[in-house]
Formats: sequence, structure tokens, C-alpha cells
Amino acid sequence: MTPFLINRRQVLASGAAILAGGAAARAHDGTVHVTIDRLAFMPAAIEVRAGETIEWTNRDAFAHTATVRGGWEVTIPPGGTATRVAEAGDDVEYYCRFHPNMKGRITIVP
Ligand SMILES: [Cu+2]
Repeated sequence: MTPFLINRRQVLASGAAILAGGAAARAHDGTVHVTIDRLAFMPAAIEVRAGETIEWTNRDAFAHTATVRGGWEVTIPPGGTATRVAEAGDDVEYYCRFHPNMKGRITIVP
């Protein structure tokens, strides 16, 4: 059983995994990748520096959004990708406007 599979299972197990801990994903080459698959952001929690890019890849057959209440919104088309360059104020929780049970967390790190 690989660590990857354990992490994936934890993420799929519950939205509470966002808060339950575990290492948040970090950027590689300036981009943090989040996959959307079967109505879930994976990983749900990411750490990013201001100026780095967050890229969502949507494997579902319908659109999703990354929406911050009272803030920004990114729409990720079915089978497509969307990006946002993280800003210092992006220490946020986000959700999908179409499927509010889909939740993610961005932590800005120095
Ligand atoms: Cu959605």
C-alpha cells in the first residue's frame, strides 16, 4: 500500500479530512495541482506562496467552480483546467458553487 493510496483514501473519506491534518500539497515548479474527480478536490488542502499558480484539473463531465464566499471565483470546465495566481490574501476556504459540499482550503505560506 503506497502512501499515495493512503492519502487519496483519507481525502475521499470525508470533507473533514481538510481539517483532520496531514501534509498539505506544496507547489512543484511554481504550480500547485488540484484534481477534481467525482465531486471532490484532491488534495483538498494546499499550501502555496503568493505568486505561485494554483491549477485545477476537472476530470468530471460537468463544470465546477472554486469559489470564495465574498471573494473570487474560478470556473473549471468539464475535462478542462483553470488557474489562479495566488495572492497574499488567499488564505481561504473555497467551495464549488454548483456542489457546495465540495470544499477546499488554501493556506498561504511564506
Ligand atoms: Cu462542482
